[in-house]
Order: sequence, then C-alpha cells, then structure tokens
Amino acid sequence: MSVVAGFTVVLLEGIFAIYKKVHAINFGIYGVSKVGKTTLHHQIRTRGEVPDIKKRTVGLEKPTRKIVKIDGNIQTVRSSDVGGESIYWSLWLKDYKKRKPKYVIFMIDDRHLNNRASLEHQVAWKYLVDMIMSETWPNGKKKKHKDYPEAIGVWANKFDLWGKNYPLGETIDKHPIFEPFKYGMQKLNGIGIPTYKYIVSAKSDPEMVYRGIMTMIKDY
Ligand SMILES: Nc1nc2c(ncn2[C@@H]2O[C@H](COP(=O)(O)OP(=O)(O)O)[C@@H](O)[C@H]2O)c(=O)[nH]1
Ligand SMILES: [Mg+2]
Repeated sequence: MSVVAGFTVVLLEGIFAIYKKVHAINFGIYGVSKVGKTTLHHQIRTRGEVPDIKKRTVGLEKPTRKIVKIDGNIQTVRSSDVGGESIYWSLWLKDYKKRKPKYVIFMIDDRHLNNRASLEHQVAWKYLVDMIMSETWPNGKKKKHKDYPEAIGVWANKFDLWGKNYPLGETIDKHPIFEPFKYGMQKLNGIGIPTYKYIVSAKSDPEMVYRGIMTMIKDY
C-alpha cells in the first residue's frame, strides 16, 4: 500500500471513530417497575457500582446520550428512562414512536421464577410484543420498514441475586428465566426481528452491561 493510500485509510478510520462517538444510536429500554431500568441508565452513564435507587421513575424522562466504551470500541447511545408501572406503558409507545429505537431492551428480573403467581413481566412483554408487531400506529398510520427495531434483547437483570439458585448452565439460551418469553420471541423472529437473550447485574457489573450493549450494536 502506498503512503498516501495508507494515510487515507488511517484518516478514514479516524473519521469513522469520531462519527461513532458523535452519532448516537437510539435504544429503547422498557420493563415493569423495579427491574432495574433506572439503574441500567445510571450504569451506562457513570460506570461502576450504582447506588441503590429508591425513587420510582415518574413518566417519561428526556433522552440522554451516553458513551459506551469496551475492548477499544466507542459508541454513543441515546435512551430515555421511563416508568414501569402499567399506567406508564402508553409512554413506552410514545417513546418508541418518537425515537424509533434501533434496539429495544426488555428488562426482567426473577420475580416470575420465585412466585408463579407473578405475571407482571409476562403481561408487559405481551404489551411490548404487540406494540412492536402491530403493522399500524395507534392513529391508524401504517408503519414503515424503519419503524421496526433491528433487534430486541430480553435482559434478565439482578443475576447477583438469583444466580446461585438458577445458575447459568452451558448456554444462556436454555436458562429457565427466559421460558415465558419464548413465544413472543418466536413471533418477533417470524416477522424478521432477531431476539437476543442476555443476563446482567446492572447495579454492580458494568462490564456485562457494556458488553451487552456493544454486542447488540455489532451483531445485529
Ligand atoms: N442486587 C441487585 N439489585 C439491583 C440490580 N439492578 C437494580 N437493582 C435494585 O432494584 C431496585 C429497582 O431498581 P430501579 O433501577 O429503580 O428499577 P426501575 O423501576 O426499573 O427503574 C433498586 O433497589 C435497585 O438498586 C442488580 O443488578 N442487582
Ligand atoms: Mg426507574
């Protein structure tokens, strides 16, 4: 390679690195109350041990930019924190419609494993899957190709709490925590949206969080 060509490659790589830092990728982060959405936002923003979040998130907050850096890769992501109680689910749709996130993360924890009567995650998941699969917006307007996300992650959070009772076997894929969400994932796969199961401790393990975000961006 000539010196000029080599220099051009270096220059282009530099420009691409700057572009990735400046250009933010939209993420939509949803899930019921107390799964760890606000903790995840803190973790992406500050990296480290996140203090215990006692305050419930009210409504929909303004989107913020965060820089994710791992293994020499830098990427800026943008997301809005939103409440998880069912009265706020319509705000998930509002956020989703407005920002058209390229990637959606649906957060869960282990409440459905410990209490068979707990159906919060399942009901919220059905709401989210229907919201994404619907061919029209609530105003009747037909969705366009770019209105669908490129991938949806089901993120099981608080691994530090339930990992001992429900250890990670050979693959994340077969872990029982994801069992109730399989049907919805198959439906999404059916219309061409890939799904991605992931396990994290948003509160205390930044490495897992950053790797999960970067994997979604790189692999999907
Ligand atoms: N042990 C543990 N607790 C967590 C984790 N993530 C969140 N929490 C706790 O779960 C509670 C609810 O978290 P929060 O972020 O407010 O959830 P949100 O309602 O989805 O925004 C808080 O007490 C957090 O400290 C985690 O990875 N491990
Ligand atoms: Mg919150």
